Amino acid sequence: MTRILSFLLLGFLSAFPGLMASSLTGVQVNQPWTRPGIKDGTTAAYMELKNINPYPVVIQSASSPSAREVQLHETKEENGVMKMREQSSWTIEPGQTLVLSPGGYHLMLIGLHHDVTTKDTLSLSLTSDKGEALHLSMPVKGGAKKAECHCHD
Ligand SMILES: [Cu+2]
Repeated sequence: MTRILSFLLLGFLSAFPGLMASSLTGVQVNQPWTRPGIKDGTTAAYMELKNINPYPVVIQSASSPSAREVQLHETKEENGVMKMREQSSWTIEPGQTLVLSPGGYHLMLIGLHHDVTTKDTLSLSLTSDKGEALHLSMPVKGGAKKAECHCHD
């Protein structure tokens, strides 16, 4: 019986080779990208995170070797003014997709150690509440718009 289970498990893992690349199992990343930024400034990162596990996944922190700090942010309109709030975690329910996009949820990179241009690829890691990490290579796209995060200046 054990042998059959291991066989099934191996079959499952080899059917989804992408899942073996990260230790944060069952979270699929689509369309990751980062805005350009300048040294000592801030920039924002976006992506879609789909949880294909039968259980919720909690993203608790993020980090990048290119930034002093990475915070989980949400942009929300309050009394006609767009404001950003730091959030302690993001929970992605089974089968759900968390969309990080301009004007909504995003990862805020604070204190960039160097300029980030469209020629660069930015390394970013997400960590779950269980300590599992997802390592990403983020393409840098678009203009250095300040619209998203003027409140940090
Ligand atoms: Cu922000």
